[in-house]
Amino acid sequence: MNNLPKADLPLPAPRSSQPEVLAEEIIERLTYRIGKDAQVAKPHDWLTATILVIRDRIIDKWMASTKQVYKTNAKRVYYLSLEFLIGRLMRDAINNLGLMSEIRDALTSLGVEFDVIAGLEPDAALGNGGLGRLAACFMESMATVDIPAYGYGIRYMHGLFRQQMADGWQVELPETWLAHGNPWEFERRESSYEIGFGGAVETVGGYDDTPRYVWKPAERVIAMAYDTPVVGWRAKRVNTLRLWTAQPIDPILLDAFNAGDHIGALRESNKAEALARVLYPADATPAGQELRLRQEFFFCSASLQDILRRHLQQYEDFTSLPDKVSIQLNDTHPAVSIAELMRLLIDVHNLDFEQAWDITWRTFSYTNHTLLPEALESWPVPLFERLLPRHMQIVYAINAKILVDARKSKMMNDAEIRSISLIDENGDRRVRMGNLAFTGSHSINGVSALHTELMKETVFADLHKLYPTRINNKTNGITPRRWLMQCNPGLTGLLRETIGDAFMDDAEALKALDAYADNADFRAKFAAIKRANKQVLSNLVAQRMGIRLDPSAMFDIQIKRIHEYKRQLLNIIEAVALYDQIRSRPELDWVPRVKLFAGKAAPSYHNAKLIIKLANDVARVINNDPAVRGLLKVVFIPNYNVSLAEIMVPAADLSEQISTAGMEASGTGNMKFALNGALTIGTLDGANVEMRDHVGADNIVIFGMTADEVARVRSETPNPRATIENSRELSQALAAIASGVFSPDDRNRFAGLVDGIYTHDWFMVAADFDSYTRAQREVDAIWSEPERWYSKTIRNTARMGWFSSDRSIRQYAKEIWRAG
Ligand code: B1H
Repeated sequence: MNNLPKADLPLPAPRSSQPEVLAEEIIERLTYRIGKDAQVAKPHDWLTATILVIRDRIIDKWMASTKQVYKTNAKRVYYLSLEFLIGRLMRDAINNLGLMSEIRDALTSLGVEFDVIAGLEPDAALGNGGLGRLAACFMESMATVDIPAYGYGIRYMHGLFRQQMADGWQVELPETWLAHGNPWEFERRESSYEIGFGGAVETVGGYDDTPRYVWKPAERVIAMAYDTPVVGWRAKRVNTLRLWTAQPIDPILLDAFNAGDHIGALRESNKAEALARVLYPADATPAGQELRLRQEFFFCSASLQDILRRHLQQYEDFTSLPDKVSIQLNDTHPAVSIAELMRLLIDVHNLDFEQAWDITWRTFSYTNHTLLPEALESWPVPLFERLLPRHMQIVYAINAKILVDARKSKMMNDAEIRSISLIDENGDRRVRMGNLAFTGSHSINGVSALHTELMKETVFADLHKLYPTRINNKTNGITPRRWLMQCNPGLTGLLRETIGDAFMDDAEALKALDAYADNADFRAKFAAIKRANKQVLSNLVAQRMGIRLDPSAMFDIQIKRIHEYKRQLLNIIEAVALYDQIRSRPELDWVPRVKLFAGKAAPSYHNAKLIIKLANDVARVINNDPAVRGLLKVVFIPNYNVSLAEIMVPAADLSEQISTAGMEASGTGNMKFALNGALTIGTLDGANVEMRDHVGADNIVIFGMTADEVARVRSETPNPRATIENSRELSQALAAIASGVFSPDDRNRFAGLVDGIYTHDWFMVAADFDSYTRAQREVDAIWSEPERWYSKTIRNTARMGWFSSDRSIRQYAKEIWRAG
């Protein structure tokens, strides 16, 4: 290599998108990158070759995007998240590049069917549920609305477990998404950083000078980057998802190896690699294990070192950091970043504490995703101190500053001071990550209007009093590219021919569809597309489960993580009650329904696993009872993931969004269904409240207690037994479940589940039951008048544009990041 400037060397000419050129290149990649000819190539090889060809088209744009940020000194946004539930990427990339028909034609000319190879792409499940999927939608929207952004996370070797059913019980199997390699990513060996753990803090100087601190970690690992390009709609911009993997500094300890200790020689390496081995499968409840805290610090430290390096490459010092960098914390999982940035600024870059603190809180912002008390992350002080001794000092220093300021303000009494402390002193002392994230950020946002108000009234009431301007709302959104255009090509085609293409660039232009809600001709076409989507789902259910569904029945769908607060149990009990009714009053005009469920339970969540078993037990009995005459079917589809959602969402007639009011921070599945023309049955919880405002109260079926009512009942002495005894339907359904009607092999299996409803009913299953069944019968009544049904569901599609994640991201950019 010489030292001549290389900056002016010309870039390769942009690649052609003619199908013939694409076909040639696919053969090129197959031959020279995979080493196979077309005769012996397996479908997987075609998939890899095709992805490599698409990737080249992305790279051209990627480099241009990166260069432009340097040239314009634009602000960069960093989205730190322990989860990115990205799913399959090929269709997304092709669609956003506008190359769908060209790639299809190219493959057809080679005798390869696009849909077959697309179905082989692994579903990257580097997330649990809504929080991880939101991060993925946001990455796509940040590229779409042209914001220079990086996602930072962990490149888990194993994503969320694969769910199998064994006699109706959930069994967890490892997920191996990297088994065939990952053609989307680029290994970046040059972007490697050292990450420390444990050890001690040494004090240097301090006699007549301010003391300096040096952290001497006992363990060190290397974080190495893998980059995946993220293409926005119409490929305006390409951003980077940078995921870290862990490597040992010394892969084998040669001393030990030579001395014959072969296992011991690998210990370091195993320990390092454990960091990026597996995603913790708990949704909405933190795992609390040491390895989890190590994962959090590992990816935060690597990301911050990377961010600071990039900043110094372009700017003189860190005084400009808050103007040129925004770091968004996706929940508290990356909150240790706040202490790590302080450490890097003070210990490595020699700023003083006050300067460092000013830069830090002006740079960070934090999104809260849940109010569940068991979900508020905190770490035992002894663990935190052992693993991160210097960060523990910094947390104490921040705490001292915050608490002294609070005292001085004269606004806080002792109890309030205790509640805003970064250290929980009740019982075993713990570091409160929520309070750290709050005090270290200039913006704290909730994810729906209701959730944000509840944040102010509950978990962050005292911090809100001290910092009344920091809490703000950013209602969640979903990307309409994946969740309408790709998953529902039939509806997309109908929309384009009816209202034109404007909605593809601005989802709110779907409003134009309102004018067609009462147009009989349009309604018939809309209904025909729904029916075709239901046929696709029916084929999948027939093929995977051997169950035949009738696509003319109402498809009633609840898909999401299994959680008591999400109340799949309420839905199942209603199915049991309906089953009783159909059998005892066979002469009535019952609306044929298929109740479909899918979702994973955290492996250690006993009741959630029991609920899955109950769904399967109830399904077996109902589906095999001739007295039901096919009027009701219950199906639990195993292994819910993004790809399955892409098939189920467009096939839904009815969307179940029935959480106990006040408990679902937002929900995003609710938005996907409504956008695709389903009617919602739901509580006034999370974003359902805003959905009602947008689609109109006539076009959504709301039932149940409000969040205020739930809070009031819980604070009084609830009497679920009396409620149950007042409802014949509910008593009978619960008695059937508790006595073993659905579990003849173990009659007591569900006694505990039912007992919880009788004794405390924390999730208001009994309290909301009558209201829910009434709402369901109202749904039946609407279904029985198809003109009414479709005019409502068409209005849902027409009015859901506001819930595009482009809108969410524009609000973040304008009101929090001041970027773009
Ligand atoms: C949401 C989580 C979550 N809220 C802890 N909280 C986790 C908490 O592994 N952990 O430790 C994992 C996930 N996830 C969800 O976020 C909310 O329940 C939804 O209501 C919301 O729509 C979604 C996105 O904001």
